[in-house]
Amino acid sequence: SRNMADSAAKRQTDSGPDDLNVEVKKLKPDHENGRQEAESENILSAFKTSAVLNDSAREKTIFIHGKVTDQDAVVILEKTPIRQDSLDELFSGSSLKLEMRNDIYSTYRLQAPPHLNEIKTTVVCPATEKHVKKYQRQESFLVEETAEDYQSITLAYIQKQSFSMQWVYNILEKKAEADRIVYEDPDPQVGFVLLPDFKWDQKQVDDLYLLAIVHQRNIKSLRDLRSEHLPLLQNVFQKGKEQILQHYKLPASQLRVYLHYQPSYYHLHVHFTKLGYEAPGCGVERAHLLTDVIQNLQSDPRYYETRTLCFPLRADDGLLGKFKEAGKL
Ligand code: GTA
Repeated sequence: SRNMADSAAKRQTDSGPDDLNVEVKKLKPDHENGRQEAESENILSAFKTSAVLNDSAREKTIFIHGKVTDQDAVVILEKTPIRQDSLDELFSGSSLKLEMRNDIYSTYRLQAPPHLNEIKTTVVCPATEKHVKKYQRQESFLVEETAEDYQSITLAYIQKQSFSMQWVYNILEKKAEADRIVYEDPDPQVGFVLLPDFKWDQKQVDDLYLLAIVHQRNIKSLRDLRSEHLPLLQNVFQKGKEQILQHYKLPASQLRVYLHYQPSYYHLHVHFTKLGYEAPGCGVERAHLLTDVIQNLQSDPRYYETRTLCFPLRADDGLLGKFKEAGKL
């Protein structure tokens, strides 16, 4: 595993300083996963598919709605990137079946050893109807939300209708994922927890995705940010970048650091993703760079309280219905 961490770090040294005497965060070795999986019970053996919500041949993902015993569940299957550091083993340890040969061209089916052929699997169970809708392929519509719209339409809706934030509180209280925490600043005002997003399997830095979840519990989203939050935002930005450089040897120039508006979970958190990785939700209609957020608040303390903010909503999103009812679309 040391080799894997070393080689992952090595791949980044072109772009990052190499002279720092720091411990590089170990990327997860396969055999450890294998052991964990062998020990965990296969809750999906009784999974009954009711509908495919979305799939993409390009992304190699499928989102499925179904039932585990009597409970609704959403299962996401995703083929993961081929890692450079597994190539030797992939070539030497696989069997190769010829499909066709023509002149200098040939195609094969390579049957890789099971531990190099895993499928990243995410399970939401029990899933609410809102989860099922969230993962369903849908058309989106851009909404322009004035400060007034936020007060009269959005606020009431998100206070009643948003996803539970239990998973966020579990992280802050070390009741879940405590062993995954990369860094914590425990200060109640400017502190935060930095940990891998659950979309990242931590096997390669190419799709690095970490979340910084703030300790303050009363900031719902970008809309709530005021100049008084600048020390918090600057702390997250500064320490988040430093920690990622230390642990993954990825310099700030390789990071996309942003907030979503609207987020799915209304407890302030910041996304740190690798620049070259097109993470879901990193488009201009939803992602706000933290550096811009900081500068906007520096030039106008009430920027996010007063501005019209645009964001996409999916066709069956209840909030879109509220904007329509108010004659805003
Ligand atoms: N560590 O329990 C968790 C956890 N949960 C429940 C959510 N996150 C978690 N991280 C940890 N533990 O980046 C992460 C999410 C997300 C962030 C919340 O917290 O992965 P947000 O509030 O701005 O909400 O951020 P967002 O971005 O809408 O949520 P999400 O889930 O990323 O959905 C965006 C779109 O990404 C989805 O509509 C879907 O198309 C796609 N997507 C979601 N999950 C996956 C997946 N596993 N694989 C591929 N695509 C996915």
